[in-house]
Amino acid sequence: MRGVTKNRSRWGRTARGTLCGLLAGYAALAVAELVAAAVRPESGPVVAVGATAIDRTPDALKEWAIRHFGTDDKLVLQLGILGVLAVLAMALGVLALRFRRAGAAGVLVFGVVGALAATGRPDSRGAVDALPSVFGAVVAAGLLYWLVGKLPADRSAAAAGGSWDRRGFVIAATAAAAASTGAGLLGRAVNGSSGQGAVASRGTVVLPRPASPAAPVPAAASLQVPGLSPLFTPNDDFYRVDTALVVPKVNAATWRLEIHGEGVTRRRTIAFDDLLRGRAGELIERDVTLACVSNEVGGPYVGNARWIGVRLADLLNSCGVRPPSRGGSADQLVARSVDGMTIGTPVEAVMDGRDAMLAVGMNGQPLPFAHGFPVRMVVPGLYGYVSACKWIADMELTTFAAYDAYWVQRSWAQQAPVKTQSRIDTPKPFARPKRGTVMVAGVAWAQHRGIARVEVRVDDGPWQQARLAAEDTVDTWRQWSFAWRATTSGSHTLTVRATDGTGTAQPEQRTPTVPNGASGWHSVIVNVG
Ligand SMILES: Nc1nc2c(c(=O)[nH]1)N[C@H]1C(S)=C(S)[C@@H](COP(=O)(O)O)O[C@H]1N2
Ligand SMILES: [Mo]
Repeated sequence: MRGVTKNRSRWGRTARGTLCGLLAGYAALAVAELVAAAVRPESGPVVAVGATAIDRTPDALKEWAIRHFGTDDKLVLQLGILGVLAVLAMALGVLALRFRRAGAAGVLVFGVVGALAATGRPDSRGAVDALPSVFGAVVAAGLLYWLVGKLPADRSAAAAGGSWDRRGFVIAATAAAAASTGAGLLGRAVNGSSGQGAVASRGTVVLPRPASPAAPVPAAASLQVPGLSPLFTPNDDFYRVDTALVVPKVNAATWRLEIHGEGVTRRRTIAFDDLLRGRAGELIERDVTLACVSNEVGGPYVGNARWIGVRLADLLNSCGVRPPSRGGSADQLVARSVDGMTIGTPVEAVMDGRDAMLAVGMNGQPLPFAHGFPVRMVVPGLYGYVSACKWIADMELTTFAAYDAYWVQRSWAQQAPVKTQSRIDTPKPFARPKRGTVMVAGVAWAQHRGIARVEVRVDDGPWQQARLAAEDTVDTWRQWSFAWRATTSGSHTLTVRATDGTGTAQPEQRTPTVPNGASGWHSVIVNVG
């Protein structure tokens, strides 16, 4: 009997130790959030550790995460970090039951980890970025030490007084939780309002009338087939791929772009207003399809938008930059974003006459924050990771020999033109269409080369011409459809392939996304009923 009672009280104590650990961890994050709001949101420990994890994650795992969690990959990562923290906090709480100092010291170690992660970020502003982690850890260590010290050693000690009884502990724990929640909410509120300047600056943007408007889109460029991707992807549906855990909120009024480096005879600092007023180059409006190199065959990381921006070649010309083909020494344009991303683009491609631009507008709106407000690059024909820098802040002219950009350091190709691809949007995999005519439809893209032909094959039958929608431009994807007479019920495989404007057919051979984009034909299996 005695044993049972003792066990139960030991379990009760362990549970309280666990709770103390959790409360300390919660307080740490809440205090850190509050301090981060004062310093800057990216300096919070979870964000800093998460961002460091993203940069250090092996490519295979990153690929896997993007593939399985898509745009939610960062949410999953943050939840994972919180889960690990919770477990470790509970363990420290239990440790503190026996070794109060060691438990508290353990909490401080986490503060150091968070501080190192935050100050080690490429966009770190130095030691101040350590403050959220340091404050959070110090408060949490103190709280853990205090709470555990007040726990009754066992029942008799509680009865003898000196430490708290159960009620006292509940009150202390509740007070700590409430104070933490208050600090966290205050941090959130301050944080929200710190982006207000940027939000307000976006709200006041009036997109300029482009000197060179987009050519009218032929009515026949859009096919009316249910389930087919629209010619223009609405901003809210546009895929998002980036390494930013916190979407940068940049104030357009204070935004500046520096242009410098090899072959720049006239350094320039560009303000947002310079772009809008055409002082940095001609304002053009163009339809361009953007694609991610991580997109699997048939995948969703591709979208088409109407962009407004400044012709990048004009701006570079005004800085004295010449492309290699005209004797320029720099062959790489390295764009750097406010959050430290680097993206290297061939100078030749930017200046070869294609519509490379510094975009300020997307589908009639100022850029959404998630898509790079206030300014991003768009270069037709190149994958996003070598062309489409969002939240751009700096452009440096250099060479491919001298510098590897972010993804190139992580085993992706230095140069990566978009590969010809075609996708079946409808029917969906394992759909059960009825016998009769089944509309098969999708999109095909080969930016800057254009799509000349799309063919569809049913099972091992002959390739048959799909109907092509009218071309908008060679830089945009093209819709296609194929009326399939599905006469035999059962399982059928539909396969699509495209031929680009140079006459080159999309190869059957499947290659992985690394190092320069997936290739191969997209197939969908359906069951005709
Ligand atoms: N600053 C920044 N710009 C970036 C990235 C990034 O991680 N950070 N990702 C690039 C990649 S890999 C792609 S495919 C495109 C995606 O642009 P979107 O999110 O607007 O679709 O942005 C590019 N620009
Ligand atoms: Mo990408």
